[in-house]
Amino acid sequence: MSKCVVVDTTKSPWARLRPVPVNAVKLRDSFWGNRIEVLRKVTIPTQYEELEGTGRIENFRKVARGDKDIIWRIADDSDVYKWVEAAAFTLAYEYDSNIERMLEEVVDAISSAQDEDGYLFTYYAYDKRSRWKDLIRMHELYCAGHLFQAAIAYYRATGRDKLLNTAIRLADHIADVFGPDGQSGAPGHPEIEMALVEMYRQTGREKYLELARFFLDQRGKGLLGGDIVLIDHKPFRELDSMVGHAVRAIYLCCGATDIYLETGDESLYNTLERLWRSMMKRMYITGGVGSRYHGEAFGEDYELPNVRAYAETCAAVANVMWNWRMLMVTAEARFTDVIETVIYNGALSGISLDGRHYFYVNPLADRGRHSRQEWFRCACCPPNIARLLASLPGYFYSTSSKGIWIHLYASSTSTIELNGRIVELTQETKYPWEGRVKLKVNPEKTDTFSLFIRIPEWCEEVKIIVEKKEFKRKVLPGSYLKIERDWHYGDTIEVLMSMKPTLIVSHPHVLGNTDRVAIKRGPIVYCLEHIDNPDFDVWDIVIPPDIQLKEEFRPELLNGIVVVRGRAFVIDSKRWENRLYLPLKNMPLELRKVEFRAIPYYAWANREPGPMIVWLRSIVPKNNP
Ligand code: FUB
Ligand code: ZN
Repeated sequence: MSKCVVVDTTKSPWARLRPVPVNAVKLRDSFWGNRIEVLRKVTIPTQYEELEGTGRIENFRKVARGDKDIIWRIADDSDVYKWVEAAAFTLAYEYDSNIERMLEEVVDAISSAQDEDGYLFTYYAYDKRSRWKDLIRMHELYCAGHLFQAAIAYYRATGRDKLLNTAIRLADHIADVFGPDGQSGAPGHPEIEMALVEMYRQTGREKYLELARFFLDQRGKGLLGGDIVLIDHKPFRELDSMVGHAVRAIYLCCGATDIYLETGDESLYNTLERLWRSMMKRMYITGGVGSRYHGEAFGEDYELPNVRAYAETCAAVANVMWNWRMLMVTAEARFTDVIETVIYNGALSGISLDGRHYFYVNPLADRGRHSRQEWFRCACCPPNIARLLASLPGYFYSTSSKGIWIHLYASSTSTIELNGRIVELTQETKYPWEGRVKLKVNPEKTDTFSLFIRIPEWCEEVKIIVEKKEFKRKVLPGSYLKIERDWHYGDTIEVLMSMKPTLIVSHPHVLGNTDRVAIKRGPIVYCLEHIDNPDFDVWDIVIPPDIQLKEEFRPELLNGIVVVRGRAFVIDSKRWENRLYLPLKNMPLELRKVEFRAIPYYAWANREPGPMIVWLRSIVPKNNP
């Protein structure tokens, strides 16, 4: 099988890191290993049924037949493409004849709908005059981008070029239409920029890289009405904060980072760095981004409401994609820390444990109103979380000429090519429930190279044991620790990361979190759900700052989780009766003692509906005993 990498920076001149293919990593743990199994057995087949059931795949067949009875929704083609990408990575990871059969059928359907000139967008199949006219609203370029990514994943997974040829014909058509000598215009929804760079990496055709640059540089000239939601209010290089529609903004940054990786355009990198720092003031503790419902957009700095958190699943997926590209540029662990936060929290909450229900928005507090759905009319999130999970094995490691970079932890066996030689690397761990990781390094031949071991930013104490001897150098959380030596077959390293439940406070300007704490243990953010705390309303909880938190692994609960327990208080909100406000002196005096149980945020809403909360009141009102 070919090397199925996610983002191919193998030859990118400005990349410090090179990819390790999805199919080089075998996850054997009960966390990600199980998720990927559910993805293969449940998510991919049920999404296929939804795509068929809602006519999205049939639209392509109808176009091929000349049947005009199409169900037209502008972004529908992209849902099929994202599914193809997810199915392709899934197939690369583990062969499955059912997935292969579905994929072949869908690929045939897509390819059969292409026009003679290469155009492919079912919405305008019969309306040639409207093509490429309404870039603000229509998603032609966005869908094309998703097709390119799907085609590349399918080619890398199977070696079959049918869809790649379709993608090339469409890319050539777009390159004929747009460009300095053709039509001007920026994509209403970025996506095609990063996809064109990947097409350049896949095919070596420079015109695709040029086109990606062209689209990026067209932005901010008012061609999209100067709308801030579309990030058209300023040229990209003049942006100083993350604004606008979150998925659009982050996909745009993905494209710009990809262009930097190939061109080394410093002005792009400086902007990206500025935007990343801005985003760090606009991101939930879960890694969710895009806090506003209005425009599905980023808010101001620290504007992070909990109940009305938008935090679209697609934006979390995009967040991983962009941080991955920044990591490829810099090899800096701050980007991996964000990736880890998002995958264990704000992205993973987007899919149910049964693998067939999805959140579109991901609130951090709820009264039991939100439940995951099987599908959506605008179904961007389900196949997006599927493609992220399917490609996740490809996010575990990278290489550089100096050695192997270990980004994520899970029991696994991987076969990594380093400077032309094979190194087998195994991890034994109960991560994310325990912080002990045993690495075994099996080089083909004894060899000198470095292992770059990521020490997460959340980790307060860490001990590293190399071949039974403690590694004495200072180890900094939020960095990669370099261990350079001669590696022999069977060498072991133990990474012992302290993992304790910790109370986290927000920056004081996150007004909704004033005097509140969140519980975090390792990479996992916790929440309280009513079903585990039936004796009180979880919104009433008051956590004493000196609380002793206890932890317990519960294999039978929610597919196996560590539950965090503790003794706290509850305020009696019923005493407000029908009033909204009370003089402080009349505040209910008694606080009731309670025992509470917290579960990982990603696992909420997998049982019966009820109130949920992440940020817990922590200051006991003064007039209380
Ligand atoms: O417009 C396509 C997708 O639908 C966006 O990326 C999502 O935010 C949703 O609006
Ligand atoms: Zn979405």
